[in-house]
Amino acid sequence: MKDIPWIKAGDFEDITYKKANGVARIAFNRPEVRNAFRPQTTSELYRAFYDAQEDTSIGVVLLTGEGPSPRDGVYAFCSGGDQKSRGHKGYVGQDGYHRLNILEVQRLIRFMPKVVIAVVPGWAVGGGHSLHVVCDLTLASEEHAIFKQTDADVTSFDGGYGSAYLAKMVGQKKAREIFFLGRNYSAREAFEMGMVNAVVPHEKLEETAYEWAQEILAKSPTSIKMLKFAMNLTDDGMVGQQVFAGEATRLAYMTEEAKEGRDAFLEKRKPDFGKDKWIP
Ligand code: S0N
Repeated sequence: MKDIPWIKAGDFEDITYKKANGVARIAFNRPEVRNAFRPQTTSELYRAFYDAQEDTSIGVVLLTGEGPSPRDGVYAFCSGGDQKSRGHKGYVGQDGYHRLNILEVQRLIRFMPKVVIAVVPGWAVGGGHSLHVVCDLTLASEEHAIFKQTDADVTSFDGGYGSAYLAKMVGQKKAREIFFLGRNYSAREAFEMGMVNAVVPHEKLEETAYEWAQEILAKSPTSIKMLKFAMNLTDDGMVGQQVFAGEATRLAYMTEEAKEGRDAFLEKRKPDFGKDKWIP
């Protein structure tokens, strides 16, 4: 495997966070429980994703899972909500409160103006499956990736991006099969359904993800950002429009018109936007 010059980007307990040449790598780091997330994991994830969003040198984020498990050598992307941290009212944090904060992480992945690639080295199950669904792209280990939905087995279900958006991705019948039967699907089967972009030999998975990221990083950042938001828009309703429109407003601020509008107000005069500016 090619050496990637990762530099540690923060101190966390449940995740690892690194950066290299425009790429951020965020990984679940609880391999002994198949990288299940507890409230602490999701708040660490949120902080790392937010940092990657705000870092202007970062254009692509890889989301993956550390492994294999030291107990049995099995690889995992993420096995969803940690059932041991689940009380009668939901997932309980160290502060004693029940939280659904994985949904905040999903929204950050969805709305961040950067490309997020799910790099799936093993099990992607339950809420871990939903996370790969909400990522922009998914690369999967040929030998070890397994996709599975257990939400209906444990009564902890994702009725948002994890299911409804999955149905848009793979079709209604297939999505209902995935959720209603809870079977295992290989990387190849997931690829054929259209929810995985490429099946990669395990040894090359991380390197391939990094190469995909470098290809994306060579493109125009504004184009990538607007294309992501444009593709989200039709599924995200008014919120999708708001995110897209925010970027349109940012572009408008960079025009001479915007400068004239601001200057005219500050100089207490009528704006002069010019006569021939109604470009069709
Ligand atoms: C992943 C599976 C299929 C792997 O099977 P395998 O390889 O046979 O390993 P096991 O022996 O089962 O597991 C190894 C050890 O890891 C522990 N473990 C595995 N997964 C979890 C988990 N999710 N939570 C806690 N522990 C886990 C095992 O217990 C075992 O350790 P020991 O030997 O010590 O017991 C298989 O493990 C599996 O099916 N796991 C459970 C998957 C699951 O049901 N996940 C939850 C599904 N639901 C969600 O994720 C909902 C997410 C969510 O949070 C949400 C979504 C939308 C809206 C709101 C929310 C919300 O926040 O509530």
